[in-house]
Amino acid sequence: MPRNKTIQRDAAMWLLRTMRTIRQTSERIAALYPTNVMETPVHLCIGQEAVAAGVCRHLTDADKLFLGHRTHGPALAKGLPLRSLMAELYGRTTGCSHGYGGSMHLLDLAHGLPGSSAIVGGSIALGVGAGLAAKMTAQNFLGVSWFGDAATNAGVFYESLNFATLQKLPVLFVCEDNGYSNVMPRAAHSAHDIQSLAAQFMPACTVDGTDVLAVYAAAQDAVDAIRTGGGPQFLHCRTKRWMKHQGHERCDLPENAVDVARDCPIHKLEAFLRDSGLASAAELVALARQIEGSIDDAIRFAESSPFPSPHLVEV
Ligand SMILES: Cc1ncc(C[n+]2csc(CCOP(=O)(O)OP(=O)(O)O)c2C)c(N)n1
Repeated sequence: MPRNKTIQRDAAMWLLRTMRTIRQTSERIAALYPTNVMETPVHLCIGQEAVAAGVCRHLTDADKLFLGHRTHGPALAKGLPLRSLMAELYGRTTGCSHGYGGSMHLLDLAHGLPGSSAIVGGSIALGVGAGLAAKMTAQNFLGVSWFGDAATNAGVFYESLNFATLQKLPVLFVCEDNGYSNVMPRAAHSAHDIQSLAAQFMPACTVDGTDVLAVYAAAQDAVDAIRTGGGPQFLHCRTKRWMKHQGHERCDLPENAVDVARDCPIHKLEAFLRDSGLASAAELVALARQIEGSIDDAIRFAESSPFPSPHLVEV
């Protein structure tokens, strides 16, 4: 179980800045997307920001994070610069994958983002491979496998948990459980319970993925245990997807329905910061404005960058 909510102001403000950056960037993408300026499908993570921020606060640039198709949140939280993301979505050479990858293929080696997979479950074994590499070369980094609830139905999920456990690898498995595989609710796509299944292999913690302080505390315990040689850990974050599976529209499906007043991870953290005296209301407004300015800058940067050559070049 996660510890009680205790957090320093610096860490709490980092979590808020990260979640707001993800949210405000996603809202801008949603507004721009229907104008066809972006050369890619987009899988937005509005409502799920606490998972990205709460976990990535404990990761370093050396840790290798492997993502699936819903990449923007964890990639930004891991350190991908806004300009690199936005230019990639616009399909420009200045994007993090030189305009050839798009939203589902974000690469940033300097920030520990070696690749992502549009194949559901495709990222899971890659994180295990990174953990194996860390162990074989006696280096002190983590492999992180990041995936959705539907990926737990894939055969590679079991093989990966099994191998990581047998080899006692430094791997963090993060399941971002928004209760849906596209339009199919979890009860219709999975016969198993994710937490109890994972717990057959390794320590597994289920946490409220809309509460960033809960995710932060649980991720800290998991990462500390891995870094001190304890082998793999599993974090099951139950969250809510506010948007349709892909694109700019709000989700209108009945299961795991969103109650914005209750489920918003940003509102929850801002209320905590104000109530505990860690930040003033004026400070929170100023932060949101500052982030909006960075997004404006990233959009201008993307718009003014060139498209790549139609002939694939070595990058
Ligand atoms: C092997 C495979 N099967 C089907 C698809 C089509 N597909 C893309 S995303 C998706 C749903 C994935 O749900 P989940 O893993 O829970 O992640 P979420 O979209 O909820 O973040 C599906 C079925 C795919 N990309 N790969």
